[in-house]
Order: sequence, then structure tokens, then C-alpha cells
Amino acid sequence: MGLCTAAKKFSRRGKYVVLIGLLLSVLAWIATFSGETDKTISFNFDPTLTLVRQDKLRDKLNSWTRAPGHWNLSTEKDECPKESPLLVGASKLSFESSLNLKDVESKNKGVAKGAYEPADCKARQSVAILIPHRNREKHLLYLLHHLHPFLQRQQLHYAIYVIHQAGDAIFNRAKLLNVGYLEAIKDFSWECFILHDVDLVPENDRNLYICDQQPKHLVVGRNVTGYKLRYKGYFGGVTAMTKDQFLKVNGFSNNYWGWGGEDDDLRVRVELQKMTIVRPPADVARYTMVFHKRDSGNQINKNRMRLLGQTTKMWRNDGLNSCSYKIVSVERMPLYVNITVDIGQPQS
Ligand code: UD2
Ligand code: MN
Repeated sequence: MGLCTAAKKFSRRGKYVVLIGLLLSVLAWIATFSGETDKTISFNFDPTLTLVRQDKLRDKLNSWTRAPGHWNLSTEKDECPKESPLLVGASKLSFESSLNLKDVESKNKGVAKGAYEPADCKARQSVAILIPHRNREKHLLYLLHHLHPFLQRQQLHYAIYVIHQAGDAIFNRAKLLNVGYLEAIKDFSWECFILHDVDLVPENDRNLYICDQQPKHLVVGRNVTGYKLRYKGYFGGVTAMTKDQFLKVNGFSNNYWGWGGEDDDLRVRVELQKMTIVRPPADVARYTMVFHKRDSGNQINKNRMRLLGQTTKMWRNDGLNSCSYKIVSVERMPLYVNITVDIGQPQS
């Protein structure tokens, strides 16, 4: 082999070595590069992860725009137990004349703009409490004082609406409750409505403020009537109806001005729809009614028997679908939403 041939052979082998070396470093570089890419994909740019994050953000935004008090990511919580572990049964009520709104507010820090939902579980029902009101501030205070902790022990998502009749015209409890329903559903899709006198305080938290398959009457007994049902068809005081049940009967009549009859009218509407009234057991459905005299501006409705005789033919056109009113103000107070409304006065 001449010098020249040897040199040629060496340079060919050299080329192979350089080529293999190059190939190896390219492979090594690719390996490092793809390792980086993997990391990047799994930690930064995984599209599914980003979607989940966006979903959470959207849920959060939705929950903020929903009802007051509905701030948490309810989708992430388990449903609250069938029976709340916080119930205590019968409890002693207190009606201290020195009680004031600030005290009640400071004891209910979890309530915002009248609404509350359990922090660690998803409530089984979303309930709007509707309270017709005028000139009964002290009664309202006593009720708020007892009702907020009571409803929280029941682990409900709830809001309290006080529907305040503006002006001095004759009182109309039923129409105020229709207004309460129509305004509350603008806030949130409440599934259950509790139609609640301002002066009735529940004595036992096993009297559940949730709706049933049938309209529910919660006041079996009151202190002032020896805790006995007043009469068989009695449907006044505190009543729970689902949105569907209330819509089915077209709500209350708007035509009962003054005291009496509007609760019987609602019962007739319920019966016309072939629904039956259910009640909790008498030992839990007990209330204390704060003592009061008949209010001025709420005299006995002398027309009530005549109106009751017309319910069958009137109910379709007299109710939620014919309730006209003017909102004066909606104030979202810490412990309740105060809706002041002008409901007019009786025609003729
Ligand atoms: C009974 C019924 C009530 C209703 C009423 C006849 C019970 C326990 N309650 O209550 O549901 O059917 O008869 O209309 O049987 N209110 C005011 N300011 C007023 C007048 C009334 O806030 O000036 C509100 C308040 O929520 C009160 C409710 O209307 O609790 C019923 O009026 P009431 O307490 O004078 O009538 P009462 O106790 O006979
Ligand atoms: Mn009363």
C-alpha cells in the first residue's frame, strides 16, 4: 500500500467516524429536546388542563353572578347529608327587648345580602323565605334572630326576602307574597318558597324548611292556640311550596285586602289542582307567635266569603299572571333583601 492509498483509506474511515459522531450528537440533542417538550406539554400547555382551569374559572364567575351568598364552587362539594348533623330539636326561644339588628348581624357573619349556603357541602334545596311586612320591625328582628341559625342548622342554601308594603293603604298579605315570588326568581332559580308570617317563630329545627312532593303547611300548632290545628283546611302562617306548585295554582289571589281569607283561597287553589296539603308531625311543627293586636290598616276583610265563593272561576286570571306593582326600592341588607313595593289599593 502506497502512502497515498493509506492516506485515502484513513480519510474515508475518518469521515465515517465524524459522521457517526455527528449522528450520535444529533440523537442526543433530539432526546434532550423531546424531554423538554414533554415537560412543557405536561406542565404548561396541556390543552385538557387548560380547559379544566377555564371551566373552574367559568364556574366561579357564574357562581359570583348568581344569587347573593352563592359564592362557593358548589360543583366541587358533596351533597349535604339527608339529615343535618347540626339539628338540635326543640330549643328555647328568647325575645329580649334589648335585641338589636347589629347584634343579630354580628352573630350571622356567614350571611351576606340576606343569603347563605353551607361552606362544606352542597345544600339539598335552594329556598327563598318570603315575609310580608309593614310596621312590625320588632317582630322582624326576633324572627331574623331565630331563623338564620335555624336555617343554617338545616344546611340549606337560602335567602330571606322581606316584602314591605309602601304607603298606608289597606294591607294585602297575599299580593305581597306574589311580589316576593316574582322578584326572588329574578335573583336565582329558587326551587322552594316559604311563605312566612313575620310574627311566627319556629320552636323546633326538625320542622324542615324544605319543599315536599305536595304543598306543605308548617304550622300545626301555636302557643296561642294550645298547639292545636285551628281547623282541618287551615293553610295560614307558614307554608312551603315548590316553584312548580306555586305556578300551578297561579300564586295567591291579588284581591284580598285586609285581614283574612287569602290563606283559604290558596288552599282552594291547591285542591282544584288535585294536590293535597301535607304537614310535619305535630310535635315538631310548633310555633311561638309574638303577641300582637290587629294592626291599623289591616281591618277584617268583609268580602272574604264572597271572594272565596269565586275562587273556582277566578284563579286562572287572578294571581301571579295579573299581579301589577311598582318597586320602590330593593335594598340588599346584610340579613335580608328588603323589597319596598307599591301594590296600589282596592279598585272601587
Ligand atoms: C293569620 C294567619 C296569616 C294570615 C292572616 C289573615 C296564622 C298563624 N296566620 O294571622 O297567615 O292568613 O291570619 O290575613 O294563622 N302584617 C304586617 N303588618 C300589618 C299587617 C300584617 O306585617 O300591618 C303581616 C305580618 O307578616 C303578619 C301577617 O301579615 O304576621 C298576618 O297578619 P296578622 O299577624 O295580623 O294576622 P294573624 O295573626 O291573625
Ligand atoms: Mn299574627
